[in-house]
Amino acid sequence: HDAAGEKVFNDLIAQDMRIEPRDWMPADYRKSLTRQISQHAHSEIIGMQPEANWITRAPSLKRKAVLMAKVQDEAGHGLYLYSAAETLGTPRDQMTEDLIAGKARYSSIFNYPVLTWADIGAIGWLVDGAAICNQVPLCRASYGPYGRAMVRICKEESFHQRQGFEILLELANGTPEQRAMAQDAVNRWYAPSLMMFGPPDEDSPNSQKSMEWKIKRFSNDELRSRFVGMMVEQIKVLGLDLPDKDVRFDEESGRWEHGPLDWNEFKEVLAGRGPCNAQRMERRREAHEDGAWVRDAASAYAARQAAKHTT
Ligand code: FAQ
Repeated sequence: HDAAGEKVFNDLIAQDMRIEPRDWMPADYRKSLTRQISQHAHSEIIGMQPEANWITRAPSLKRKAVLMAKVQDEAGHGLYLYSAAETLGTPRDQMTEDLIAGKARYSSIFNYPVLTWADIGAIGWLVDGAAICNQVPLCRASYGPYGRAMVRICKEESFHQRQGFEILLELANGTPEQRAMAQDAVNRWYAPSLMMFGPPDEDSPNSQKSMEWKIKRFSNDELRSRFVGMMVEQIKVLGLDLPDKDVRFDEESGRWEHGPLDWNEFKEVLAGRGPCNAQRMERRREAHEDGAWVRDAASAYAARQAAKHTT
């Protein structure tokens, strides 16, 4: 135990300053951050799949190029986040092994099927929208490498959200069939996107410590409520409806309220029994195996370069 280190750590947190990789930090802080950042990285990587499946079916060359760029951005986000997590001491290979062995979590949202082109719009609008709402406060997370990674990620997510909104806007102003397709996609993605914020506050075991350590700045329910408030305004521009008759602003608490969510469904998805969990994991394992030769070649090249420089 390092009493002096602990004092410096506590002072930095109290002054809203940043903890950097070489600073002393409590073991639980390191563990919880590694947990959150690696889960976040896995989500970005698994999150490429639902949309990548639609690249070949995008309705025009322009849509295809935009969607490809978005999916590539998610890969980039995964990579910055693995790098940020590595600064806490766990090697990336280990994190990947945990993911493909089914031991690591990734966001529940990526276990739902993408049925129509309108779903690509709903994912950009609702899923990236929820991601931004959750991640903007993370730009101020007390751990330097995580907060800094979030700044760039949030800028890119904002572009993603607009592209999703624009897809929905075009469909909503299209033929009656297109409009119905847009509404159906919003209906199916709304509740899962609210669940991205995590369990209700009274059922969120990590929140208290994370807030004390200034990793999280707002609770799961606070952010969920803020997100509902944003969507209520934006859906008016789309001319569609949120599939939730209980949405209202509560003057007393100053918060947006929404209808009940099916937390049993959330638990099932987290337990690996969501609609697409098995498929996502299988595809991730295949991609890892298919990429083995690239990793081998890159390490052989790095070893040869290192040998050249030492002789
Ligand atoms: N899915 O005690 P809490 C994206 C777990 S956005 C799965 O409240 P915490 C962009 C939680 O890990 C998606 N598991 O936990 C994109 C914990 O389990 P553990 C990624 C969930 O950490 C868009 C347990 O439940 N974003 O990828 C979920 O304080 C489009 C108890 O929960 C982030 O990861 C869930 N939804 O709060 C990419 C943001 N919610 O670890 C491609 C960073 C909770 O004890 C395409 N993360 N769990 O075994 C966070 O802000 C937090 O970790 C929360 C959860 C808010 C997700």
